[in-house]
Amino acid sequence: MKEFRDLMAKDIDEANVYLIGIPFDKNASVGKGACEAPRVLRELSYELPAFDAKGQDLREKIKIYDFGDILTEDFNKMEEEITNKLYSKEGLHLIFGGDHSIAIASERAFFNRCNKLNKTPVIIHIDAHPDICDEYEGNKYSHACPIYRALEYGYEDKNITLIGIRGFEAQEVETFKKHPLLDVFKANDVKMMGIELLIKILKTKYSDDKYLIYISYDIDANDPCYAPGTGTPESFGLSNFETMTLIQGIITNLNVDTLDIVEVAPPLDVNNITSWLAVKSLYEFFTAYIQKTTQNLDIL
Ligand SMILES: [Mn+2]
Repeated sequence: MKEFRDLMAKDIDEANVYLIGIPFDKNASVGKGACEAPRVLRELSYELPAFDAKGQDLREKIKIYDFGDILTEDFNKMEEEITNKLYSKEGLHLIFGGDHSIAIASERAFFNRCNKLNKTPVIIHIDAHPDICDEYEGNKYSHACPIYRALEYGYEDKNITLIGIRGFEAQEVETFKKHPLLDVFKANDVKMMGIELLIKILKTKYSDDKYLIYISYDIDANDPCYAPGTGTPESFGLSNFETMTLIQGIITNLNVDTLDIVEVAPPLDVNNITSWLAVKSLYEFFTAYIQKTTQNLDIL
């Protein structure tokens, strides 16, 4: 398949961005279709010229190596493949979901990676929903559960920050009471405080070198008018400019190691708006990554 025009690495060692897809959506509760996202995002990426929205040339500076898709439905094996493939190389690690349950596997792999590197793992979860249910519809691996599973696995509550939240289950509100150090920036908070202040707060929390950051980007963080193609659309969300500048700011200011983009569901989409948002945002994240790693960009 043709993908990422002008940005693919010739071989694995030349790359600075490593990608893996997880086309799995069996744990989505409402609308399915996120299993199609890895294929559609790759396809669309070939249509996009290798420039960001400010006209900055990404060629030569971003080299992507694609490990292909993880096809197992066994979460232990999923975690193993992430560790053995994606984390076999150093650079920016990218994961295309899948529904959000895939983060149960990837956040475990990330936790173990941080342990090996003697770093403190941090999750920045950008989502309409906290995904902190112990169990949802009788399923502990539901896409409503990854943050609960992460706490259970060993992440400290102060090292998890949720952003863009506006849909709560009763059990989630109870869980928050048990974890007062787990910061929740609701969509409303983000709108009121603005992205700049939010990034300043995140810098205060996590800019020490001991932290390594995993950004989990659920596309339903965006308002459904920007991202209609997702299984659980939730009104009163963030704009595409807000999520883009937020994630850019996190990448430029903190040590971001892994980024997943989940819950893009192409069969539910309108004219691929949501998939395009994911791909177009990704190129903006690349710009931020270049800025962070080289401080060197040719501005048009
Ligand atoms: Mn989610």
